[in-house]
Amino acid sequence: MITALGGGVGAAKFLEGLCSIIGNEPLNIIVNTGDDIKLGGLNISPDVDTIIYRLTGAVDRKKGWGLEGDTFNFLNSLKKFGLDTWFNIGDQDIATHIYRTHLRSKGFSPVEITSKIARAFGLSDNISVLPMTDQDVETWIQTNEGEMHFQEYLVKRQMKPEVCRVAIRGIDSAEPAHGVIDSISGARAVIICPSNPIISIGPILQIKGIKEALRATQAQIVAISPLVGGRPLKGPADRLMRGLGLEVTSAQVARLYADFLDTMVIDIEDAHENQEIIDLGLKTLVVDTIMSDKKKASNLASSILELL
Ligand code: FO1
Repeated sequence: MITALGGGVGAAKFLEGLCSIIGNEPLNIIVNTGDDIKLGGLNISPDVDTIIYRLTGAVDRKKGWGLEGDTFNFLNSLKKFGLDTWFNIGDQDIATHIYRTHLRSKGFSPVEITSKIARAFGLSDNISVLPMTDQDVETWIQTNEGEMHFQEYLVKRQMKPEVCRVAIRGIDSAEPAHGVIDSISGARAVIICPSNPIISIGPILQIKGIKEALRATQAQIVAISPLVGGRPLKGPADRLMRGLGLEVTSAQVARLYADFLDTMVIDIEDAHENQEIIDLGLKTLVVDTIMSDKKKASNLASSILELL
C-alpha cells in the first residue's frame, strides 16, 4: 500500500504518473481541503475534484482543473443578476458541486461523498481519495490589502496582493478523516506530492495526529519539491513562502518536512542544493521533476518507486 499527500494540479499530474505504474497496489491519497470554498450555497472542493478528474481522464488538461470540453453558460447567465462570477464553474463541473452539497445536506461526510463522486467518475477500485478531514476548514490569506479566502487571492486577485500571513480557519478543531491515520501507519511508502508546502501540504500537516503518524510510521517517506530553480511551475508557492519570510528553495521545502522525511526529490536544476539537504540528515534524489506530459510524470514516479 502506498499513501500520498497532496493537493492541486502538481499533485494530480504526479499521481496520474504514479497510477500508471502501480498496477493493482492500493493507493490512498490524502487531499488538502483548505482550498474548499462555499459559493452561491455550493460546497466546492477544488483539490479533491482536480485529483479525481485527472485520475479518471476527465480533467481539462490545458487548465489542469475543471472538466475537458466544459462550457460556462450557467455562469454567464448568473452575470445578469450581478452575482460574483470570478470563480469559473463549468456547466458539467457544477453537477459535482450540486451533488456534493445535496449529500452534505443529507448528512453524508466529505469522505463518503468523495468516495461516491470518485466511483461515479470511474476511479479504479484500488485508489482511495481521502479528504484530510471531515470538518470544514478554509485557508485565508492576510495581505497588504486585507484578509481574503485563498481562492479570492488566487483567482479573483490573481496573486497580486502581498502575502503577510496564512491562517487555516477551523484547523485546530479538525480531526483526521476516517482512514487517514491508518493509511499513513500501514503504508510501505508515503509520498508527499509536488504541491505547495504552505497551502496544500501545510494544512494536512497541521491536523492533529498527522505529523505524529508520519514520525511513527515504518514507511519510507519521500517528498518531491514543487520548486524548480526557485519557482513553482504553477501557483503561488514562491509568493507565499517569501511572504512568510522563508527562502524560496527546495532545501527550504526539505527543512519544512525534515522531522519526518527520509528522502527529498529535487530537480536537476537545483542540484547545487543537494549537499544542503544531505546536511539536514536526509537522502536525496536529483532528477527531472518537470512533468510536461504523462510519460514524464510516470518516469518521475518510477524513479521514486525504484528508491523504495
Ligand atoms: N483556478 C483558476 O485559476 N481559476 C478559476 O476560475 C478556477 C475555478 C475552479 C473551479 C472548480 C475547481 O475545482 C477548481 C477551479 N480552479 C480555478 C482551480 C483551483 O482554484 C486551484 O487549482 C486550486 O485550489 C489550487 O490548489
